[in-house]
Amino acid sequence: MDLNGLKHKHNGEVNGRHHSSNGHHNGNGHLNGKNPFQNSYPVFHLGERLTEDQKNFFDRNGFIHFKNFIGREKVTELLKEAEAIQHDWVTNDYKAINGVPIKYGTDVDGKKIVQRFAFINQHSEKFSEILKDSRIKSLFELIGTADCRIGETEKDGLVFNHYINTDESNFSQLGWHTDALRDIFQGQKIMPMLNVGIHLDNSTTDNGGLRLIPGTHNKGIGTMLFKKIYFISHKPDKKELGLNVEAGDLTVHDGRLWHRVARSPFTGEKSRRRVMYVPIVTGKFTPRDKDSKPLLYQRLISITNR
Ligand SMILES: O=C(O)CCC(=O)C(=O)O
Ligand SMILES: [Fe+2]
Repeated sequence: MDLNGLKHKHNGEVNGRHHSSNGHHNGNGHLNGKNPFQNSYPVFHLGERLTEDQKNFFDRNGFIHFKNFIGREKVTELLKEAEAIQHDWVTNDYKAINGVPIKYGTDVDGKKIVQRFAFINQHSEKFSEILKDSRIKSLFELIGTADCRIGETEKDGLVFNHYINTDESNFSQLGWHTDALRDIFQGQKIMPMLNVGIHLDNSTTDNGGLRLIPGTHNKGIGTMLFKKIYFISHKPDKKELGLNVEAGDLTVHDGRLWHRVARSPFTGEKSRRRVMYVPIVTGKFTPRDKDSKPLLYQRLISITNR
């Protein structure tokens, strides 16, 4: 794995942080001193202002991982809230939110569930509140333009993904893609964007989860368009990096970074993974509302990735 020089001591300012930033995880009771949430890259803490190390890491790699953005209680509260919204959507058999198809599936117990909620922030105070956390605004600096905003009403809003690997599940993986391609489907110039993930389940790389290719965010339009077949290709890449995250962690990736979600090798409960994403956008304001039509990428996500 080539973390663009960050793994090598002599190369890159952020190296020194590797141990100190992970230090609080040591000795937490795991056998052999092995922490399953340890990563080969440095992890950080998100405050009101980004540090130079954090900005440098992101610029080089196109992603960054912050520990413990929200606490376990908040995570539990949000999971409960999503279940209430799910109950409403399933009962009313909603097909789409602001034109974005809802992905339904079946849980381990045979119950119908929502596997991809779009604009969940528009259906609950608890979810809209979380986007008001001032620390999220500190991420604007990673784009650096004056008009950055949280995409509360744009793209897919705050998306809640629920992956589970069972015979009946409709969503256990997500093929290779970049998030910025969405601009092309929207008939717009590709603008810088960030995708901010708030993780709601523990997820280690041996259980599927997010895989990204560090450094693919600044390799030009050719890479962005043609490196993989969008949403169809699931093949592991030799340079891909899996993230070990704990519930409550926050990750950010550049809209042009190639990534996928690997299917868990396990089935049932152990494979469950819930994570939400909100975009940070800049440029022309393009809100969606109940009269909006699905874009090609929104259809693609809804029909692929079983
Ligand atoms: O589930 C994830 O971690 C990534 C989801 C994703 O890439 C997307 O919804 O565009
Ligand atoms: Fe994505």
